[in-house]
Amino acid sequence: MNSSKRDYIDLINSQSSSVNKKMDVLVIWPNQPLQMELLAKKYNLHRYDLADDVGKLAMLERVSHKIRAVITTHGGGFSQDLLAQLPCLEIVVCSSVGLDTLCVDRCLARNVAVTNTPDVLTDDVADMALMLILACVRRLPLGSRWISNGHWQNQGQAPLNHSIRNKHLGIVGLGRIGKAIAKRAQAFGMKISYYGRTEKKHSEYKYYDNLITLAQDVDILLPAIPGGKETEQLISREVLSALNSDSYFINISRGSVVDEQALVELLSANALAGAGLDVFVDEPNVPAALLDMENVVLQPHCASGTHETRGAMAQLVVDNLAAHFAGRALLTPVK
Ligand code: 8YV
Repeated sequence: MNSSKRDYIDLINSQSSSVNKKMDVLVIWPNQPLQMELLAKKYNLHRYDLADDVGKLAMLERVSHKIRAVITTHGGGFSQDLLAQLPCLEIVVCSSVGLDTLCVDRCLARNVAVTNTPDVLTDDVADMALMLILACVRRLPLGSRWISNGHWQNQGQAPLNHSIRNKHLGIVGLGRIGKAIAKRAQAFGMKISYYGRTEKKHSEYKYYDNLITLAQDVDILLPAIPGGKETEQLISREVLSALNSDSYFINISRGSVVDEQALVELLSANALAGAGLDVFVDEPNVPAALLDMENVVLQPHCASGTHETRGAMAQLVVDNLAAHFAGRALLTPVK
């Protein structure tokens, strides 16, 4: 048998074995159950998420040399220290849109692809923003307590609150989620303005290039920006102090974008009318002072927390991994 024929057969054999060979994938944060089943059928999943610290070290000892992909989320993160231990890593698939806990730049510098989950969560996150605005301004928790505390029987009608119609909403960051919030707020008859590094061409909303001036003019201030160094405490004590005492602060982006200590102090001093918060600096820990404030609505970072959206986010993880190992274009690559 001549050599070229042998090489050709070897090539076929090697390809079929590599195609059938299950890739080794490190799971830092589990995906949705359905998608985990799909992934387990197709890949060798190494459940780093289920191991304790000693188990994690032992796992890396055993498999770090052959890990080709990592599955994580904002909650799981991905450190440059772990990146350095994975010589064969090709891709990091993240089941979040926010990447502030992942060493994205280091990955891309090593030609390790990164994917996230934009667009599929935009609507639910924008709905959460409107829900927090309505819950704060219409005092939803107070109304529930008015019944559960027997005040309605004993004291009659609950105290009046305010309409959100004609309220002036200031959105910090008019990206995908910011725009979706603006569209919803407009449908509720609110006036919309925004702050951003640059003015958006063709935007019908009033642009502010100064955050303090925006805060002075609006009834509700709402950041819709990514976390990370660039936006750390962008909503500073000075910006929060520029808000009027009958204004509200709403946060669905990241706890890191606001001076949380200043926010707690201003709320404690009734220098703000209230706040609606889905994100915090040190999740899942929430400043104790906020827990009993009647004019503060709290949520446990669940803006994207619907079956529909988390299912779509999880499916993007499956589809991006499949595209990568099939040599097809990634669906949601981070650039
Ligand atoms: C989280 C989020 O992914 O997508 C983001 O950036 O913050 C959320 O959707 C989710 O809470 C899981 O960690």
